[in-house]
Amino acid sequence: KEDRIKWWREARFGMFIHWGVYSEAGGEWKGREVGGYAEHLMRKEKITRKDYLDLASKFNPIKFNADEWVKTAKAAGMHYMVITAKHHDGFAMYPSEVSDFDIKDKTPFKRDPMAELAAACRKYGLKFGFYYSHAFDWEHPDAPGNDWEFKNPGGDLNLFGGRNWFDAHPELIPKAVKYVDEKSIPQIKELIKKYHPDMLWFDTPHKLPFSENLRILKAIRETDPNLVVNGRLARNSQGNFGDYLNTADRPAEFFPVTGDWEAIPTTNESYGYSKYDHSHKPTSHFIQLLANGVGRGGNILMNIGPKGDGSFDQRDQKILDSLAIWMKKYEAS
Ligand code: JFZ
Repeated sequence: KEDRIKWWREARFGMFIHWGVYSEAGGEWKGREVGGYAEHLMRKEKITRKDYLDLASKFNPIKFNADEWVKTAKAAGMHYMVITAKHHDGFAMYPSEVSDFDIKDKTPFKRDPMAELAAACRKYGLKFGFYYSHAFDWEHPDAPGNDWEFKNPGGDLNLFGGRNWFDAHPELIPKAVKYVDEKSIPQIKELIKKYHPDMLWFDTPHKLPFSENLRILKAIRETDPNLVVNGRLARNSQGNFGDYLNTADRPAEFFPVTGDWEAIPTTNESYGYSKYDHSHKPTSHFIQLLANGVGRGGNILMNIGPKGDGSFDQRDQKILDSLAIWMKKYEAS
């Protein structure tokens, strides 16, 4: 661990990016605002796989420019970038051989933004990683989560996908194992072999039995033992088997003071782009978080939500530009 985590310890500040088909909707469905996390659109509105594909057919980010994204991150003082290769909607933002629920087969955009970003990060000296939703996958009939369409037991209660469903419905465990075997592990291996990321970022470990999370971690270590893995994959009462700890999403008060840790503040309330979310914090807020976090030995992975057309939200851009001015000031003196 000491070897693989070295770069991450020194990186300190990174850009977290939530970008997918949901960005095209921007927190709106059928003309109405969808509150909270905009990337949870499919679940909140109980959108079927078919209707979600309609939205995907409109996703065409012609303004996407990997060099610009990475240059902006670098100017803001960031040393690593983590982007959603697949969020809970199950949609692969890269051409996947494992599933055709992906950018190549279901959108008019024929490029591979993950490959372009990986190359740009290498070019400008940033480390690069993927967020991958290993548990939730709302398009896959065997994955935890999509109870409205796949009619799982306790559907109204959102049980197969709810916390500890595997205790209430152990008969569903083989179904989830099948999903992990058919999609999660093959796509994770695909991402590692194809893009050679420096790290992988997982979330919502409580949606799968610990044994499945551990199986995924083993598959990662076997494929590339040098990958940094975050703290939300395999954890139980015995401890955390990732390389570092993640704090709760926002409050700075919860920063631990020992060990390797990372906080993931987002510029507003949502992670994915929402045109209705105007809660963007001032740049001074992020400078304080950074000083406070780094001073306590942690990393800050600041999230932004680019739009469906591939451009940055102006409100995120403003924060990033101000950070760049602040960074420059200290570089010069
Ligand atoms: C998860 C996702 O559901 C969300 O869409 C986003 O990707 C975010 C980064 O992670 O949501 C969480 C997960 C954990 C906590 C809060 C939100 N938490 O521990 O406080």
